[in-house]
Formats: sequence, C-alpha cells, structure tokens
Amino acid sequence: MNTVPDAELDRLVDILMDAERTRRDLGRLTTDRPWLDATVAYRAQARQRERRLDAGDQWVGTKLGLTSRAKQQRMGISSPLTGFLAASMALPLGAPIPFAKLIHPRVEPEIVFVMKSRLVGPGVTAATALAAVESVHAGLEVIDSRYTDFDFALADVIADNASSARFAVSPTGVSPVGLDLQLEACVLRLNGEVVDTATGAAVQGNPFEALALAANDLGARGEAIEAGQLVLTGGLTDAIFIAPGDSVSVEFTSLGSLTITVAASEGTT
Ligand code: OOG
Ligand code: MG
Repeated sequence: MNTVPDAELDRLVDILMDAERTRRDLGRLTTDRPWLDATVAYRAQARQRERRLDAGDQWVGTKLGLTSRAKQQRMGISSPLTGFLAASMALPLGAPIPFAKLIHPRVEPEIVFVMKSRLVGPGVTAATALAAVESVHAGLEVIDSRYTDFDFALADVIADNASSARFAVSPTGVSPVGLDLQLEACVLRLNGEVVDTATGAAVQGNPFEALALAANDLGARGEAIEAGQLVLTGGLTDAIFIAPGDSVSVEFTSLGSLTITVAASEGTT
C-alpha cells in the first residue's frame, strides 16, 4: 500500500531513531500497523537515510541481510533484504565497539566488496556484478536491532535499516579475479575460541549472487550501488552476542583476518 502518507513514515522514523538514541528497544511496529508492508518499510528506510544525510552523514554503501540459511533460520525470515551504510557506522581500524551506546549488539562475519563501477539493476548477474568489484575484504558487522530480543517481521527489520549499527572492514583487499568465493572459508572466534565456521557459499550460493541481488533490488526502487561504495553481503554465520571487554575476530582463507574489541566499560566510545 503506497498511499501511506509521508507524515506516517516520519513517525516511524522518529520511533526507530529515538529507540536507537535512547537505547530503548521496541515491540514490532507491524503489530498495530497492518499497512506496514515491505514496500512501505523501504520508503521509511529511505526517509531515515535522508534524515541522516541532512544531518551531515554520508551514504557509503549497501548492506544485505538474511542472505544465509544460518541467519534466515535464526530470524525466522526467509527473504533477504537491503539497508544503507552511513559513514557514522564505520568503525575505524582498531576502534572498539561502543557497547555503551548500543542496545544488545551482536557481531557477524561478512564478505565485503568495494565497488569499482556503478551497478544498477534490473538484469545484473553474478558475472556482471563481479566485473564491477574493485576489491574483496574481510568484514565484521555489528548489528543492534531496535526491536526487543531481535523479534521482528520482514517489514519491521526493513524499516529498522536491517538492524545496522556499526561495521569494520579490513583495510587491504584482494582482487575479485580468480577468487573462488564459494570456497572462501571463514573462522569466527570469540576471545580466541572458535565459535562458528562457514564458507562463502553460505551467502546466496556465492557472494557475487548476493551483490547481483542487491543491485537488482535497489534498481527496482530507483537506486543504485555507486563506484567507490561498500557492499556488505550478509552474515555467513549466525551473529554472536558480545560483552564489554570481548574480542571478536574473523579469519578468512584469502581475505586475511580482522579483529575488533568491545569497549571495556560504560561511557567508553
Ligand atoms: C537482521 C540483519 C541481518 C545479516 O547480515 O544477515 C544482517 C538481523 O539479523 O537482525 O545484517
Ligand atoms: Mg549483516
């Protein structure tokens, strides 16, 4: 239903952005809003993006969510989705996760693309997607749903920008040419202990398929993935909960490794 007035969308954005700022989690917004479907939710997501850009943030890329079975099963939603990445979400190299600013953060390993050229659907395939990639990187995403216990329907999580909070990307990338991302393995460690493993095939069969999906999905809404932007292709494994003082690392076969720590105490950014 696309007749939902902009004022109603702005109210949704206010609720979600207040929850983020005040660290107060919410019940599902879809419960008492039968008109809140995926299409309306993407309009709300785009308005949140505009608000952030108006406030001086920058749009630095796209994230995919729920692209692996591990994630889909955990969340009980079988459809992938997209969100936007803003410069303020990027954790500089070595910066800790600001635990005190988040509600109930979780971390997941991701394969990340830096784009060489613009990619816009429809009709994007894994092969054309690969040709638009400059470099492939190891990533860790910090998700922090604004919904209680990460309990949401598809439209809720789309409106909430796919639970995005922070992300870290390894500074050195690898050329996509000759990489077999299906067989690219990753090992996820929490405080040195292996907690999960996966290969790139977990992500839509191949992360380049996920990239094509994002470009086609954005294209259908009149948007594109721009040269120089990042694309987070979605958690390869389930996300893990973290606590202050923790250290999370991911090690890939060819993409190298990346470690982030969690700020040790309240008030630390
Ligand atoms: C939704 C966001 C999912 C991913 O990589 O699958 C996501 C959630 O799990 O809260 O970022
Ligand atoms: Mg993710």
